[in-house]
Amino acid sequence: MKKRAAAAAVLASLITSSIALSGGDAYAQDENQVYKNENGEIHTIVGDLQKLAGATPQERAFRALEQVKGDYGIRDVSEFVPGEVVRNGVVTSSSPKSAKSFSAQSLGDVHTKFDRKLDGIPVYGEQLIMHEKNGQFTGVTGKYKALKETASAPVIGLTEAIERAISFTGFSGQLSVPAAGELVYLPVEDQAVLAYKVTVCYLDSDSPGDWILFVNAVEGEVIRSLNKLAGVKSTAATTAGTGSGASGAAKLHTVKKGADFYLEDRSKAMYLKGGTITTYTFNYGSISQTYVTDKDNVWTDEAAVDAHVNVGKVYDYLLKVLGRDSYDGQGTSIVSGVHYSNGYNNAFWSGAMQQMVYGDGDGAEMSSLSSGLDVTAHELFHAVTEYTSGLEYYGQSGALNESWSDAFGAAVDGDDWMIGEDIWTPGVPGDALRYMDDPTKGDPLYAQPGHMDDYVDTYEDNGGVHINSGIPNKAFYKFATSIGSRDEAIKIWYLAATAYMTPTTDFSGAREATLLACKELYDKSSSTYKALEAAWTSVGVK
Ligand code: ASN
Ligand code: ZN
Repeated sequence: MKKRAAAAAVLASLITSSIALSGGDAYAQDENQVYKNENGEIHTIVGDLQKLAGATPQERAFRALEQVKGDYGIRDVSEFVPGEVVRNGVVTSSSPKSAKSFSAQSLGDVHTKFDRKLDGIPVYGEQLIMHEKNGQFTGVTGKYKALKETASAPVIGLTEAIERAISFTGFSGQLSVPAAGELVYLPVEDQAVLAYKVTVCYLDSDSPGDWILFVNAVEGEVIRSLNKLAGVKSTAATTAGTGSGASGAAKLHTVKKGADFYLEDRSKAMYLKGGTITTYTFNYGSISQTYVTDKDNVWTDEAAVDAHVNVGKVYDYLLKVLGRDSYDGQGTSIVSGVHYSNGYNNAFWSGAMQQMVYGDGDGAEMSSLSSGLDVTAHELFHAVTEYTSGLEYYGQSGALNESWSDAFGAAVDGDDWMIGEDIWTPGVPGDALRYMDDPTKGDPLYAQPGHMDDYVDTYEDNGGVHINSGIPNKAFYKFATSIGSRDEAIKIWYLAATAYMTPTTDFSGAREATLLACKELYDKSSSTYKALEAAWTSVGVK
């Protein structure tokens, strides 16, 4: 590697537009290419294909890190601790030791994730992923910023932090799962603030909450908070599906225990590992769930039947098209709870509860949410995101989190570019909550931008996660229609999520992440690759 640092500096100043980016091809292969977002932060480095020394992916990844530390300005590479190794979209190793077995060449593409730690404490959301192909350095994705620790040890204890977090939410009733917390460093500008990351989940409320809160471990104040269920009603009530009851005629996999039948599906490959699809009911309440049972195995609870059938379809798609066994890739059981609350116009994946929750809708704005296949797919993909890219549910990374769920919903649904058409305003035929082909369509309250020129800067809706998702949604639509296959398009989106995206990936980084995933599956000179570049460019993402 010659004069790499100098070359990178030149590139960094040149590469600020898509024209300059494509000019990157002209550079010699033995130089790294540096890609930045609109704020000048590096999110992607395309590597020089140098051979990396080392017997394991982790050893080679450390070599790769050495090669880019100058570009990123990394002070101390020991802040980076190797974690998961991903190959062919599958986590092959989560511990450095067990990676010894695959060290040879002709491995194909291997991605090694580094989590950042300061004094052994995780830095929230900070990750770099090293990419290699047959032992050659192909690049790095992720962002880096030098951080100064505010403290090395907490002053307040975990119990107090949890109390402060709960009191911040304003909820004083029974939590759905016990609140939990861990010590992290939260990056805030150039500081690493020692904080407890606390999760608080309560469904027994008119406005349920599924929160992540950061409590300063020295001063005790809440320094950042995200309620996944906040702002949904006022901005973009939810994703959606169909209320026709067509699935009433569907075949169901159930289990007989004693005299009763249960909505438990043991027919999927996941059952080899004990995994089932099980549907419960909240019985129009918000605290406890019970089994949905039936005496004669002829099921009449439409919402329960639809949830059960639709989760089965989404499971099959994940396995057949993406090769993923359940949301975590490990065949873990998929749990749904229907009839949550009264007339509730939403459905969600709860990370705290590790399950899906469906309202019945109020019958005017929405009908029962489980009847929308794209709703179920959308919600379940939030779980996939949690186990892969981990995209933070705020701002651009949050809009990507939303968009990847919509894209998956459209891929599974297959026949239209509407989201939630089956459950949206049952009295108005033909409309939908969101339109991926033209995000500006529909109810003005929920209309979205479809181009970066119309990007909405807001603190509402967790920084516009359901608003600006229109931009990557349109890119997905453009790409999938231009190559003529939703399945092929979502495969690239999925590989990007498993191997190239980090919790803080932004729109510009998502463009490069999908291009790298596309390069892994297709040739760079392929029409697919060109269509993907064109799709992102058409929505103004450089
Ligand atoms: N249905 C919503 C969604 O998945 C729930 C939420 O706001 N997270 O986007
Ligand atoms: Zn969502």
